[in-house]
Amino acid sequence: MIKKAFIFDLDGVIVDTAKFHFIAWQRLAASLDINFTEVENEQLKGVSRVNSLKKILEWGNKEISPEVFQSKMDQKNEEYLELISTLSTSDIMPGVHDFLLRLQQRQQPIALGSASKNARPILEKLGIKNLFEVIVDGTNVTKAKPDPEVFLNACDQLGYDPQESVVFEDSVAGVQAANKAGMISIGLGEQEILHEADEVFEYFTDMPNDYINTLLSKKK
Ligand code: B16
Ligand code: MG
Repeated sequence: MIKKAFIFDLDGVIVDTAKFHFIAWQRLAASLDINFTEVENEQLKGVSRVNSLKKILEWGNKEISPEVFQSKMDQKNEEYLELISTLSTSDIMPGVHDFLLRLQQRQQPIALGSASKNARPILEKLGIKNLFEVIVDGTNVTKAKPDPEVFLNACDQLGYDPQESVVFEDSVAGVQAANKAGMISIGLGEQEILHEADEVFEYFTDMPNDYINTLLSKKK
């Protein structure tokens, strides 16, 4: 039986937390008198918390002390945790749960490859943590996307080569990371934004019925 390592990003692929990251960053930017719109936010998707704050400060041409930097990061995370406090199974993006279950039925290995340090509690809230054989998140990596470390770590733990791995991503940085690693990259979102991906769908529900077979025989 052909097998591949199926690696899923979390925010924006499995659950629509991207909008909550945006709200929390926008509030934080406002507290620093920095204007922050959805256009800039696109560049923060898949980017670690610390690098996101660095970028926002760069855009606003602001410098803050290391102590204030730390407290701003904490403040952003508190706001974010408050916003996601009511997450549940009903917040899983359309078609994802079914896709994961079909992979599991076919005994295909599944991993998470996320930049978020909140990934594990979020998967628990969604009730799908047990579907992931391997979880690599922001607490396990040193290099942020577009560096491929998070995905290479995941396929390595599953015992697969990068060429036998498929990555599902909603961010430009994440698609670039998968491509750099030589993995098949499937974008979830807008074609114009994710044009570097091997294929793009708005949602999992837009994939053809036998898409798992297509992916299993797909070459980079
Ligand atoms: P946290 P992903 C990323 O998750 C988000 O896309 C990005 O917006 C966020 O800043 C980053 O996680 C860090 O998240 O603050 O929860 O540690 O898309 O790689 O699953
Ligand atoms: Mg994402």
